[in-house]
Amino acid sequence: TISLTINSHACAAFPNETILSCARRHGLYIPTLCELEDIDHAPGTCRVCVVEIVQSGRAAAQIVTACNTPVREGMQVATRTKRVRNMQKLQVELLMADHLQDCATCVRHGDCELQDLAQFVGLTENRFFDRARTLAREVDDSSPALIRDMQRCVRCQRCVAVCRYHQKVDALVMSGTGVNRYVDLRDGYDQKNSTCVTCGQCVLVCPTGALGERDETERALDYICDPDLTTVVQFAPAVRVAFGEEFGMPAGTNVEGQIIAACRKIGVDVVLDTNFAADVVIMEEGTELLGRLKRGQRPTFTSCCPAWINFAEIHYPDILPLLSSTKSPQQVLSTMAKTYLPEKMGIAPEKVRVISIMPCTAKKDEAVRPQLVHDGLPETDVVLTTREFARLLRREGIDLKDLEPSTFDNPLMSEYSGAGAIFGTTGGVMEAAVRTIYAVVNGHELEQIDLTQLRGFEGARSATVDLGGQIGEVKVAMVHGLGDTRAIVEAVRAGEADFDFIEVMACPGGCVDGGGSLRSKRAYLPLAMARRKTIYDVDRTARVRQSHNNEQVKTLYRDFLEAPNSRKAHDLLHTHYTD
Ligand code: HC1
Ligand code: SF4
Repeated sequence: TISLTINSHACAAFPNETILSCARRHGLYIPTLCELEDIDHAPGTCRVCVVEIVQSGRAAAQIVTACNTPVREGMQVATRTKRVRNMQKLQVELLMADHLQDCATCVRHGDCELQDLAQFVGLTENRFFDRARTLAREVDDSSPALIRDMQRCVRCQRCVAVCRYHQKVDALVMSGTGVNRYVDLRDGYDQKNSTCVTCGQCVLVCPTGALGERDETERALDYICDPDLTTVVQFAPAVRVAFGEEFGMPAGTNVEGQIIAACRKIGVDVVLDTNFAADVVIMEEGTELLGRLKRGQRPTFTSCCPAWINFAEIHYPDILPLLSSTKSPQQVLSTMAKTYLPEKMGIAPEKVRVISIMPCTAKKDEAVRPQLVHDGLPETDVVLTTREFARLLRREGIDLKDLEPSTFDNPLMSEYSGAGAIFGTTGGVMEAAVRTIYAVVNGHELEQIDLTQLRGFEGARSATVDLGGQIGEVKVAMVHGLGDTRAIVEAVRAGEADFDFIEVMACPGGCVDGGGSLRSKRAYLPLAMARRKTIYDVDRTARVRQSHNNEQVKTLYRDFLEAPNSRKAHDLLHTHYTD
């Protein structure tokens, strides 16, 4: 180890450790903005982590950036001298020179790392702000899902790093020089026409309001407040375990009951559960897979993750025939809410508006796919990310903590099995599918229902599962994060992957940390494990744990769809992909 002092505290550091890392391990705060340890990103561009190294025998101490300066034996580091504090303050003032000054109307207000920094350095004035230069910077609102607002960008390049090295999509590049340097889409495309798949991982690491979703809270309110319309809300498997922390509850708290209560309170007419539709997806996709296995077609890729669909369409269109044709649970629920629900409840289908609450930005893209809009009418009318839903509740003056948990009261599409619930985490779709396919093939339930061999957290996992009967053993794989997805897709294309069924979730961890989830400051995906644990608890304690045993699913097929993969089910619940 290496011995040094930071503000006179004796510290022990590892060889090659940076001053910042050593300070953090010893509980000593140095401000940062561009740096993000979780994604191994320290470009040293924001320069707010400057510290002084006192050098005996020399008059002036040396100023260095703590994030990329290694420790040395005997080093004396000072982080709070007048000179350091003045430099940090100047640095933040320079960052604000071409940063839009309308904090009160920014989506990150109160949750912004730049605001925190301005407070930390005690900024009281902003001498260099150049309004004309700021307004000349680009705002790209071409995508239905994401807005890229360079007027709020601080050039930290975290988004570039996460897209390039973690998601391996590499849609973002730095362009321009000096004060005109900014984040651009590769080859000068706008967001809509670029190779971006709208997974939203860049949004999760953005320290300011430069990257965010297209806000649709106003349109949701328009529908909810229109007495002429029947508004239906559905919420995703992962939302209930990744929302309470916004209102001060511990990470991973299951707030399903409070979400139902909140929806009712703001005037939503019918509250349904995307988990129900996840069970329907298993019936459709499982039947489809079984047919493909019998015909020797392999592998089949899952199709519920819309950023994965975008990725396949944009980057690997030749593999599209391998994707399941089953719509995602979001689209299945919306379709049923505009056909089955009106028929059974005696409401006018044209008066139904579906609002879906998703931990996902790509779901906004999915909702406007031409295949999923019929005669100008979308299946899903509005998608709100979890972040927008929080914003909506705040606009309505609701604090989730104050609400008594409620329960679903719709008898048609609110019951779900444990299998539907685990869709929200990586491996869940596969586990849910295996439970049902096994029962279909063998005529009895799988005995050991917790398929723990499918539950890891490594980027890519594989297993062999015995489905019994005429199918026998099948090889399955689960990937999450687009970096590992790219590797498995390339292996499949090269004929080097031996799998029957592959589950893909574009976001690391699956939906529990989707690109539309609440953001964490100075951290990337810190809460995945707590959320994941609650999802498995929901499954473990569920009364019904297989999709095919969901009574409301059985009723749906008996009274409306006839059978999985029937002609009617095919017309309503399946789709196609385009390159
Ligand atoms: Fe997901 Fe899905 S699991 S895609 O991750 O298949 O967003 O939670 O709603 O549609 O059910 C997200 C979550 C979600 C769909 C389901
Ligand atoms: Fe890259 Fe995903 Fe961000 Fe698009 S949404 S720029 S693919 S990280």
